[in-house]
Amino acid sequence: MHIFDPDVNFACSGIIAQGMGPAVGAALSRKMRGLPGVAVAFVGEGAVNQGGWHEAMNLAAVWNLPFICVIEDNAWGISVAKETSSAVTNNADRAAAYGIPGKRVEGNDPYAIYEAAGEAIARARAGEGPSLLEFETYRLAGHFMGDAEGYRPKGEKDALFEKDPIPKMRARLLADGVASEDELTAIEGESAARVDAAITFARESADPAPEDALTRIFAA
Ligand SMILES: Cc1ncc(C[n+]2csc(CCOP(=O)(O)OP(=O)(O)O)c2C)c(N)n1
Ligand SMILES: [Mg+2]
Repeated sequence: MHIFDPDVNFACSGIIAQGMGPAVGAALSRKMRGLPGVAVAFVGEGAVNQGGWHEAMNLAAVWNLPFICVIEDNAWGISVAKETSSAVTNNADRAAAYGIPGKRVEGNDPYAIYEAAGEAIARARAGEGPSLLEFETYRLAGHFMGDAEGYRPKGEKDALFEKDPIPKMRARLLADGVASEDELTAIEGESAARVDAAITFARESADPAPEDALTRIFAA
């Protein structure tokens, strides 16, 4: 969960909405140093009621930063249904509070996501400031392995499996002749092998020493 890869400028935290501040900070750093680049923070629909989320959105807008916040609305935050935690159905409407563009997009359609992301990235690159995107999808699995999902109305998700974007995209790539069955199977195999190798690496690596918690915190 606390994964980090400086080679691709990626960081992740187990604390909800925690990534907003560092992402806005990264955008500010780029702007101050005159460097290209767009910072993107991904959060769940359950994260948008955290105080830090609003503070980060506000500063990104006030400072006109190359920043995009992507909200993945999967209808659930662990066992809390969206409508019981937010009075707003369309989180993209919240963009008005910061004077920036906001868009709610069909989150199970990679082409729609590509298009909306492209617009927001072009805007950020042109120095026109941040955008808010909400991708509407649905959480088909439990929140964690072994989640009995007793909080979810029975049958709620049954009809939603047909919207699962991964098999849908696979079928579309085949239908459009973009890739063959063999090519897709090979890509799936390579992806599974990369995940297996990462798990093996993690399992076989030594635990960090306790004193390592005090190092590299403020490293450049
Ligand atoms: C500040 C904070 N409060 C509570 C939690 C416990 N927690 C872990 S996941 C989660 C729900 C997140 O829901 P959402 O933002 O919709 O993301 P999703 O898991 O659906 O992608 C909560 C409350 C946490 N990690 N951090
Ligand atoms: Mg959620």
